[in-house]
Amino acid sequence: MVSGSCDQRDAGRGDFQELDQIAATKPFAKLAVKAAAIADIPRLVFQALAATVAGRPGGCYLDIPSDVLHQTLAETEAASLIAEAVAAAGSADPSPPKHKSLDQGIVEAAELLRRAERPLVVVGKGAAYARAEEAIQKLVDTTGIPFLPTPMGKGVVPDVHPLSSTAARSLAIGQCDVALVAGARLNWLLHFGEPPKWSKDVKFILVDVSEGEIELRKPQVGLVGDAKRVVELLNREIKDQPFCLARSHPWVDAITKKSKDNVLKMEAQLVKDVVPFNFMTPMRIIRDAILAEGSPAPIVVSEGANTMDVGRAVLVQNEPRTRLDAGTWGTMGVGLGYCVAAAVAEPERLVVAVEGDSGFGFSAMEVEVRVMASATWFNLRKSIIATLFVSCCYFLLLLYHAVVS
Ligand SMILES: Cc1ncc(C[n+]2csc(CCOP(=O)(O)OP(=O)(O)O)c2C)c(N)n1
Repeated sequence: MVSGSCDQRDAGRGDFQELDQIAATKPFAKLAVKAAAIADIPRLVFQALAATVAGRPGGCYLDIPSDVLHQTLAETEAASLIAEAVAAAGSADPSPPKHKSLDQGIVEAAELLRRAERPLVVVGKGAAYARAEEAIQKLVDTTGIPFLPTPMGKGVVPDVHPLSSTAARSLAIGQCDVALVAGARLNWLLHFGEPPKWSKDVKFILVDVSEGEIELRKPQVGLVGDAKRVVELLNREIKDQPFCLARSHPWVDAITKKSKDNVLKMEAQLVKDVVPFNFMTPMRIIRDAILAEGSPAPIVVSEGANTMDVGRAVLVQNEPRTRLDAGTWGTMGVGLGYCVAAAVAEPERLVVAVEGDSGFGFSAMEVEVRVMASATWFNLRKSIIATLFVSCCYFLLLLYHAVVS
């Protein structure tokens, strides 16, 4: 985030809208820096971008005081400052941070999975971010271990994969004896990895880019590193002494049966055309429309409370990084900004926002940004926003019924 602040000479003297913004943003940002002079700007922009995407991604803050905004410099000097900043960024080591050797941990993790009676792979958004889809799919396919995606981990392994335990979540986490958690934090979304949702004897193998996360959770085996790299190492280790749970294995069979059962129950609800709309009927219509798009799959932005929860269960993600939702903290207002960002990042994909009316209201003005941007550099025909206004649909249906009757 780039923002302005008061003139540096007047700071501390009660200037208009004076605030120590660096102090205010520091607790929430990975990096909070101020450009004290115009010449600092290129270096700080690159520094903030690098910090944003390094390790666990997160927001950075760059403060440009008003006196700096009014400074000028020669175009040639600006060009050389930018060139220097680009060169410095280019020479930075792009490889993931080196951590202490993973060798021992990888052997222990493979052994734990091999000996487990009821193993589970939990796929988090960190795995999606690390582009670990090939490695994780290979792990699941070669070992036959069921997997459970977190909301934004959906699609790393296709939702339609027969070993998906999304529809048998309670059984999977409640009864697994070893859980490999790749790129997901054991926070409230995963019930802190504790009973009663998890068995008290479950052994966790935790893969995370942040050493702090491993120290906090104290898993049986902690593997600090990028999910793609770690799972690739694990695949290599397993290859030397392969194992695979058959579909008839009691654990796999129990998960598959439970999933089928629950999917059937949900489908029975989904096929009904409930009017006035409940959450299921419009969600089914949206699901089918999205699936009809095929590949490249649309990016689904999901926001709201019930809308997001029901959408997580009903909407199908078969490609990685195709679901963005209000995230770990359930922050309303991110949805339409995400749409704009997703359309910029992936112009060849449709972007479909499935929003509760309140969530939509938090950032409805972004639609204007979206429309203005479409006219200039987005391909409008290929990039749509389908927004679900539950209350509006309800109203329209009442109207429809009034007309029909
Ligand atoms: C920034 C922010 N403010 C307030 C909330 C509290 N909150 C949680 S869900 C929600 C509204 C959800 O309503 P809606 O988007 O209509 O979704 P629905 O439940 O109808 O599907 C609010 C305000 C929040 N999560 N984030």
